[in-house]
Amino acid sequence: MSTTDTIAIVRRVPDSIGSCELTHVDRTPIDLANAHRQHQHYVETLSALGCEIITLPPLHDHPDSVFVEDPAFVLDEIAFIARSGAESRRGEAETVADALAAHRRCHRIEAPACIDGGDVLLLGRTLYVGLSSRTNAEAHRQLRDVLEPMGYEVRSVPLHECLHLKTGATAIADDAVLFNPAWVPADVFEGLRRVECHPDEPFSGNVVRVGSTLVADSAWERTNRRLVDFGCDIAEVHLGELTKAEGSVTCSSIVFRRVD
Ligand code: CIR
Repeated sequence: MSTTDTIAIVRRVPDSIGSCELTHVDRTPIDLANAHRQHQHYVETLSALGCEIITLPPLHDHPDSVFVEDPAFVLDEIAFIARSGAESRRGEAETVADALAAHRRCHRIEAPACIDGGDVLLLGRTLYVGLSSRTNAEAHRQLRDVLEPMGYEVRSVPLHECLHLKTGATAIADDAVLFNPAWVPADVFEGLRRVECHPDEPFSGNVVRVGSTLVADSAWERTNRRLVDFGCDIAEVHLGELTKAEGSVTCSSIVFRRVD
């Protein structure tokens, strides 16, 4: 795939990010100006890798709205508009849905289901979906109803110590995964090539694939070295301020293939 065929949806950091949801990390002050600089560099990196950037309008009343990965997720054939397990985040979805409508048929996840895009990991034709504080079994059922007739397998992955599945595991190729075995058991990914996060860098299992390049946070030197040794090309960014909001590199964009 040429990266000119790739679209990235992003949204700027809201002024209210200091009031973000936090589940597994303690609240520490976020430097808004630094957060903007780091986010800008992240967007420039996606653009330099060939992504067409779609920037959504800012939502200052939604402290977590920079994390556009959660309100929707996109496959080649269809996009899903999520219903977050965090009530405070449900108002983020509409503008994401508006942007996606030009590119995909959109299917809405309906109550009582709830799901965040951060819990959805696609590898080949298998969709691994976290069962987390944000994503419930009813959402898994609705996904199976839509996706199994299209030839996808939907696999449930119970989670305990991390916010989303992709906090602890992301794709590094169609048949390879980077993961933290302390949070996501290795047998979930049986049959795939696997790279484990360095044990001292538990949050390092999160990279964004753009074409054949992985966008990775420079904070995770030891895991990034493992990726390079595995043969991956890496583009480094640093999102330290968004890490304080329990975000990581995948959360701040929706990267998908242009099919129109
Ligand atoms: C939240 O708790 O929803 C945000 N503070 C962090 C969301 C990060 N999103 C992601 O991992 N996909």
